[in-house]
Amino acid sequence: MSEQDIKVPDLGGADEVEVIELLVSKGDTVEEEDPILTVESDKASVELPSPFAGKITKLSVKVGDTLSEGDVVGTIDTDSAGDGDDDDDSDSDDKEKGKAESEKASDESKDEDTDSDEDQDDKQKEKESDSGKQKSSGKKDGGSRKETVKVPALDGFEDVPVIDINVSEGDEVGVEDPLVTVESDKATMELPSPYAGRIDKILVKEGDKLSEGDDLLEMTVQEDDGGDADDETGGESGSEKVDKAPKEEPEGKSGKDKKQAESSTSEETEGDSTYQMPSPGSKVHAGPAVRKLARELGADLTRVKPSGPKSRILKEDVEGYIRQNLKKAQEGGSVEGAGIPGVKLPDFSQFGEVERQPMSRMMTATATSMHKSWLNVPHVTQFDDADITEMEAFRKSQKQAGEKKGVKLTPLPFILKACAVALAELPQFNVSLDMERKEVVRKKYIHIGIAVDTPHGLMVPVIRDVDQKGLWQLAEEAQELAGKARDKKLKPAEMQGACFSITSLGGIGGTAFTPIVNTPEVAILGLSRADMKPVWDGEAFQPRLLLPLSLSYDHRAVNGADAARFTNLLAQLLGDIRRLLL
Ligand code: CAO
Repeated sequence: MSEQDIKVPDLGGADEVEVIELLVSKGDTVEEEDPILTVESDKASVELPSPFAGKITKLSVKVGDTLSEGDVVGTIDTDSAGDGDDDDDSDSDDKEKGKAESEKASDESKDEDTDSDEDQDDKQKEKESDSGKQKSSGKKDGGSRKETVKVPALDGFEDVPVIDINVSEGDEVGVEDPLVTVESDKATMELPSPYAGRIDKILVKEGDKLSEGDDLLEMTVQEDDGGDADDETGGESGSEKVDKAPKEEPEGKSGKDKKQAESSTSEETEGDSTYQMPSPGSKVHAGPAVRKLARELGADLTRVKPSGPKSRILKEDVEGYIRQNLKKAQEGGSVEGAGIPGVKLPDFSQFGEVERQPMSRMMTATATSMHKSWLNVPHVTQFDDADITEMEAFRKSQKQAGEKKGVKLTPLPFILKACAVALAELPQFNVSLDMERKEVVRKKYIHIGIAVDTPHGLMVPVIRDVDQKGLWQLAEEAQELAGKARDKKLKPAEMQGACFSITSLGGIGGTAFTPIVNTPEVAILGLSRADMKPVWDGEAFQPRLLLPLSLSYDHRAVNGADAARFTNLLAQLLGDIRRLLL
């Protein structure tokens, strides 16, 4: 017996590395260069290869240990190798192999950082990928080896119940064949086989709750390596191991419905699940360090665009993906992976002639802010009618006065004034929510935005201190701001600072609508066309002019009773405008 120490080689610049996986066990027979440990520095994960062929007689490290160059991690009996190793040459062999080993480890470490295109580097990277956490033991037995398949990353989910076991002990499976189906609260996912081989033992049962890294089943895997080409195409030969990302299915589809699920379109799938379905047979190529980083940052690797050789995801790709999503979030755009399925457009030209036009900046901005409000604000709309018969009589009586002043007195200034009174009486409508700091921001001023329909899109200029202004002044300002909006002459300051908004479609028509709250405001009043309606006065129906009010509010800030009080108060104020003076 000729026992040799297995030492940690040059670590390519890293002083210390942590053992993250043992790839062999005592008694295993390995070939020279077979990976025995996976270690991780702060920059990369690398596999430490065996410097000799032989039988592992001792492994003196465990997961979590910290290693430096030269540390002994175990011993190997090179006599058991049967590969003609000459004992007499062992010293020089040691040196030669140690050197080769050092260069290799060094290359691997650099590889992760430098994204080299060289073939050799690719192989190392593929090897690194193959050391993923599904492979907890790699015992060789002639032309086959035993593998314990572990639960892959589940997109952040934990304790997901098994709803179906898709295989039985003794079954032969191919790479990516579904082994087990699990169901999170968002989607059903199939956990695919990372190997082709035979199922020896199933270690889970229906109802078990699984998390990443749990043992799933044991397999005998054929030792016939499929090679690079197969690895890239997801072929099923030999011990080829593929991405561990689970295949997701539309909700409600079990593993038994796999064929049906596979034949469904990606649009259907996305509509049913918050996940982005990886294309059939697709897989993620990423090393353990990259996977670890993705887990820490909450990045779904199936959504990260790879830039490494052979479509490998690099650390920079994960960081770039996170940066991009952060930027989108800050700009108020929808964030990938935020649980909002994208809308896939069909090819409209198949239905008839179409023409594409770029969206204007204003349309893009409006779309973004509407979307932001719609997604962030739990909306409720309260409807009511205000009897404005007397108000309209008064307004019309002021027509001549208005002409003299050069101001048109529409219902809008009355409504602005009534809203200012209501905001002062029900100040819970004059707030914004700071959800980050869990604070309510109460405003001591009353500025109201008015939605203006312009040829270039919707604009919302703001009338300041509405509570301190008279009807004529409000009419004048509303007219002036609406004119500026239509002429694209509004200054940014004239569109900022609103506490509340009014959107009037009364001049156009309609009976009711549900406006979208202009967040961070917490309410918006929609006005539809006033109409003469019969109103029962206790003795007879009277013709009255009723103005439909539609108050949308943020239900986080305002409760339904207050919303009813608000529209009720508006109806009273507009029903008897003398009350606006009180
Ligand atoms: N019921 C019946 N008639 C009404 C009314 C109502 N609720 N509101 C206004 N009117 C009448 C006005 O009295 C005026 O009639 P006269 O000319 O006979 O006096 C006519 O409708 C037109 O009024 P107006 O629209 O010029 O003026 P306004 O003060 O009512 O509104 C403004 C100003 C800027 C709000 C309005 O022009 C506008 O742009 N509205 C559209 C807002 C919008 O697009 N909202 C949707 C946002 S979400 O997509």
